[in-house]
Amino acid sequence: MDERMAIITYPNEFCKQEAWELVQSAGYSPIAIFTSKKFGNGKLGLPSGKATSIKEQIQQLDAAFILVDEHIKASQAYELSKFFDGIRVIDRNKLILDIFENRASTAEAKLQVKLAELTYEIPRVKDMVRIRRQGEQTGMFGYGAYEADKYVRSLRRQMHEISRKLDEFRTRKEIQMEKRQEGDFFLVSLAGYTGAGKTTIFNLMSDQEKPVTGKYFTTLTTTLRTINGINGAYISDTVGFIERLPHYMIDSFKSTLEEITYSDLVLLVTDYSLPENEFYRKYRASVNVLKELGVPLSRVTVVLNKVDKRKDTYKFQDDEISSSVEISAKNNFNVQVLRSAIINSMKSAENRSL
Ligand SMILES: Nc1nc2c(ncn2[C@@H]2O[C@H](COP(=O)(O)OP(=O)(O)OP(=O)(O)O)[C@@H](O)[C@H]2O)c(=O)[nH]1
Ligand SMILES: [Mg+2]
Repeated sequence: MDERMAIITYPNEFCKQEAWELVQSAGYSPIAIFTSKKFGNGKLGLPSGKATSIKEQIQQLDAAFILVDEHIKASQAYELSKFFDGIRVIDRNKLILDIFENRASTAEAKLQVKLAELTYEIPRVKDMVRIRRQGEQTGMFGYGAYEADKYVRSLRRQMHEISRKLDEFRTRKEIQMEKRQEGDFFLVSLAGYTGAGKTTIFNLMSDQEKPVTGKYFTTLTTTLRTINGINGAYISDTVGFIERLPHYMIDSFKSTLEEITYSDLVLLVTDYSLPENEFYRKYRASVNVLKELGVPLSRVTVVLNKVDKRKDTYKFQDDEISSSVEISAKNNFNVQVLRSAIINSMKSAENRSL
């Protein structure tokens, strides 16, 4: 694809860098970053003075797309696109959905992405109908109220059907889980921010060669393998987290993420080579997802990965999760200590069940 995309995000380094990498992960070429402190209000979803100053600069850039790195309404994306002389406007949720759609390879992942897309689409159709009622000709969005109702109803029906199919996957997984709990089965899952190194650790522990690319959301489906050298222990690699992930996406991926909930031990993988602020920002976002999924934090060990690249010397500290291990998955540094942590956790689980 490689199409030129300009970015509008919040004025801080974290958001700028993350948006840049998201755009690349979706297969576009990021060409410039503009910033705005506010998003979501008014006709354009941006302060109008801001939009005007961006318009002046964007004309020389030959951009085919603009990413608005927040959630905006369909009507705002439409107005903004008109304002920028027809450049296509995409919001953050749509970009993440595009990445997910490209990566989805299994039947379940495809259904999960489709469900998230439909959930995204319904309020947008309604919003465009509202605009049209105000007399605006909205091009491809030009549904009449009647067609729009029919369309929304058909989207709802599709959602219903997909949810039903996903429930079947879920039931199958629950049965598997129950069977496992009867036998010697210790489940370790890798959770954490996208790009933290989960798959690299998974490959190390299970002698697998799952793809690791350095792009966001390389992994979409969970894979379960035995951990080499530790009898009865299994490891599961899961989809990465990201900040400002809308709740409906977590919901759509519930059956995949639920594997984390069933785990005996959750390794919360973090990139410890990041500057302190960025590290904690991603760490907090990840802990919040775990809490939302109902994972008891007593089962969580923080893996402080990428120590080979560390420049800052801050020490990880959190009142809620005390257990942590520093490793470099890339250089195989301290991976033995991580293995010992898994073995110890297995032993205390055995003692609890005696
Ligand atoms: N320097 C360094 N890089 C690492 C280390 N571990 C992983 N990486 C790199 O970090 C990037 C992301 O690694 P992945 O294992 O794909 O990360 P992930 O958490 O599975 O990412 P998603 O699947 O997108 O959620 C890759 O470029 C890896 O080579 C490490 O210990 N040190
Ligand atoms: Mg991965």
